[in-house]
Amino acid sequence: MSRSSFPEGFLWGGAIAANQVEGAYQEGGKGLNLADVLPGGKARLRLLTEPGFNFEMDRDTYTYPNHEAIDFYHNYKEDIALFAEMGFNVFRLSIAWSRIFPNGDEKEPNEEGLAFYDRVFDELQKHGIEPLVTISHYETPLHLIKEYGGWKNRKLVDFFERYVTVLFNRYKDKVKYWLTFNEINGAVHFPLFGLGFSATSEETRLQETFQGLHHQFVASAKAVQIGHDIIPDSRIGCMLLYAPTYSYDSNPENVMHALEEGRIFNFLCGDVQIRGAYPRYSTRYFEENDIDIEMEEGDLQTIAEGTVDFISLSYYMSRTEKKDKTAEEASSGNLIQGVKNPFLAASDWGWEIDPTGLRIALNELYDRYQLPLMVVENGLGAYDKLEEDGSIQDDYRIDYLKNHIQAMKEAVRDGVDLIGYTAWGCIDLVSASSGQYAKRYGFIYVDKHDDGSGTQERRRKKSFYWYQDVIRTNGENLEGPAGE
Ligand code: BGP
Repeated sequence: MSRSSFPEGFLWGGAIAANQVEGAYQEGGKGLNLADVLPGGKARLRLLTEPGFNFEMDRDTYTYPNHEAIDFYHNYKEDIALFAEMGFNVFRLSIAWSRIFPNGDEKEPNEEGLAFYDRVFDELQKHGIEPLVTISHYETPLHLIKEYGGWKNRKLVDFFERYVTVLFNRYKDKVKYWLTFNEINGAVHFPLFGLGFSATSEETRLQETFQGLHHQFVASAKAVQIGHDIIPDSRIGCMLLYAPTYSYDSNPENVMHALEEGRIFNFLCGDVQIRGAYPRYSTRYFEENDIDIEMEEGDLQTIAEGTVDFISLSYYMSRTEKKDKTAEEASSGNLIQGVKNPFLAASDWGWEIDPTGLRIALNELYDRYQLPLMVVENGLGAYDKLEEDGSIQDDYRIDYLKNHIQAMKEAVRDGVDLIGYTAWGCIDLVSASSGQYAKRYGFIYVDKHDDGSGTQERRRKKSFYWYQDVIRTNGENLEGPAGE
């Protein structure tokens, strides 16, 4: 058994996003949002990366699994009771902006939407579970996308300001931990998810992306300041999709290339949100890529005055880079590009599995910023099999999580100030990039399938009992309840 190094009071739990679990897409006065028009299945990833998505539903061709998802909207009490049974002391969820402001540009919020999250927070409190709330998780109101062009438009900064002010005032006694934008840097590869627009063309993609990101930097900095004013003891963090970037080999050209790619993807957004200024290397990058960001007077000051209190990250994979890669090499890598790493195996969706990469990520982030870190997403998307006796023997998931938690333990021993861990998709949900139910992450199985069938019944998987034991022992025992 390995020596424990997780501090007392470490936050253990799970994470979800509103659009991937709630369903009830037209109940409680909710307006449509981005996720409601994203189709299920293989088409989704293509639409996410190609320019020109039109944001219309095409029900003859596609299914829209986020409309029903796992019906957390009606099952939240039962689900939270299961999280409590596992021992969670934190639960990361997001608020669907379009439940609070159905179109996004109204003056007054929708009371029914606000009341729903009150009920969820009260239920969490009843079980002694601390909420960690993502304010924007890939669910920009559709009206803001269609009428305004998403985050390309400066006006979204004002709409977001109104939205966060409502949230902080309403939930000030219930929520202390907040995150502004989910995986803000993911926009460098998938502008559609976070920024709510599809690039006009490949040539204008970077310009549009960094303009949209600038608006989010300003909006995030304002949210931090407003949050601190309204909730003095709040802790407001950024959220980065972090993928340590390795050089394919020791060729200095490849090493430099990996450094540059990794810096733009992993660090640029964090440098702005954490240090409060655009980093010096961004000047050359913007010049060489014809990126010219339009700013308003005062933006840089807002950014400087709205730095975050802690850093959260998602970690699924590392990335391996090579300067002159062939088309074949380029397509054999991970979700976020790169080339195949010969030392790593991949999941059924081609995401390379690299627990040591998590230790590297945590060390890199802490060396650079010296702020508390929280891993708010990590997990294995896999096909699960329901056995005849009703059990789900997901040893592959246990193995993945065990190795990643062990890597976090090593990072803590390295001196990293790690304050929490919320496993992604603690209950099965609709996958963000593939729109599938079949890509399951949960400790809790949900009887719902890609063909639309299923009862929505919940079942505890083998990993449920394993994680319960991890939490009970504060990460001391990673071998499962029988392995002590
Ligand atoms: C992150 C998102 C999540 C989530 C997760 C797993 O990028 O923040 O919303 O879904 O990845 O990805 P996927 O669902 O595509 O497997």
